[in-house]
Amino acid sequence: MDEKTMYEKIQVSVAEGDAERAGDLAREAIQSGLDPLQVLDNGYTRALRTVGARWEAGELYLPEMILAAEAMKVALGVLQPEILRRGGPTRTPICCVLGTVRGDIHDIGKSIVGAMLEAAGFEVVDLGTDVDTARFISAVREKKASFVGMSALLTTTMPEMKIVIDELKESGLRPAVRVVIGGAPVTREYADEIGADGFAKDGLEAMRLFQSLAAASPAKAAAPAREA
Ligand code: B1M
Repeated sequence: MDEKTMYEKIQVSVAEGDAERAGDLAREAIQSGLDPLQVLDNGYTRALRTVGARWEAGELYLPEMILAAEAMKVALGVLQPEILRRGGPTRTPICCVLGTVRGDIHDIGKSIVGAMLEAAGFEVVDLGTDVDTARFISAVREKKASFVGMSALLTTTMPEMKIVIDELKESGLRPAVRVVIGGAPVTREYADEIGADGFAKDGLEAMRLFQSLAAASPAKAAAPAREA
């Protein structure tokens, strides 16, 4: 099957919420030598965005969107180990605490960012979704993390990111951590406004940003977070 046909079939599998087919196609894509990052980006991510747009236009019901998201997650489960394997064995000690903020259960984009960071050699502590401020703070302390990555997909949950940053300041941890934020409604301007260190629009950009922040300040990035 050529690359274009593969992506078209992937789009259909996600649009139809056919998790088994989505997983099989991911395996087939890897076996046929396609780059798993490209497959994720050009196939599954694009498909889910289309589903989102159709839902927004009132062409789909919520259960259909849930099935599409489940199909994407099955495919991600197949692609992620391959992305990691290709990332190579090199590991740096730089730890990143990652999570979707309180009130928000969208986890696909956050998981993609996590997979990309792991592929780049970061140690990722994924706290999951609906993560409250206290959990971010205690994970930073416990893991002596150098980065906090927050994801928000709802305009109503974006303000949680500022609350976490303020609490990092309050607890004395802020100088030792870099904060990166992302998610569909999040912008660079918003990142500046709330005092984050950076914003990324997708997984690849996130990986590059984390790498450049770590390189710009290696001592800081590797330094253990101060105990409060
Ligand atoms: Co929801 N949802 N959803 N949803 N959902 C959106 C976000 C929405 C835009 C759909 C729409 O109306 N068009 C809309 C938000 C509107 C708004 O706030 N402005 C919306 C809504 C309203 C809701 C509910 C409220 C619906 C309801 O119940 N009535 C509800 C909220 C639940 C909650 O969180 N409390 C809800 C629920 C759901 C599902 C459970 C059905 C499902 C999530 C399943 C899951 O994640 N396990 C779902 C889905 C799938 C979507 C859409 C269709 C797709 C999201 C997604 O996974 N995209 C979404 C529509 C859209 O985004 N256009 C929508 C694919 C993913 C690869 O992209 O997440 O953007 P994304 O991640 C990218 C970048 O943003 C970036 O890199 C990622 C990889 O490229 N990125 C980062 C993300 N995090 C980053 C962090 C970084 C850096 C980059 O640094 C740390």
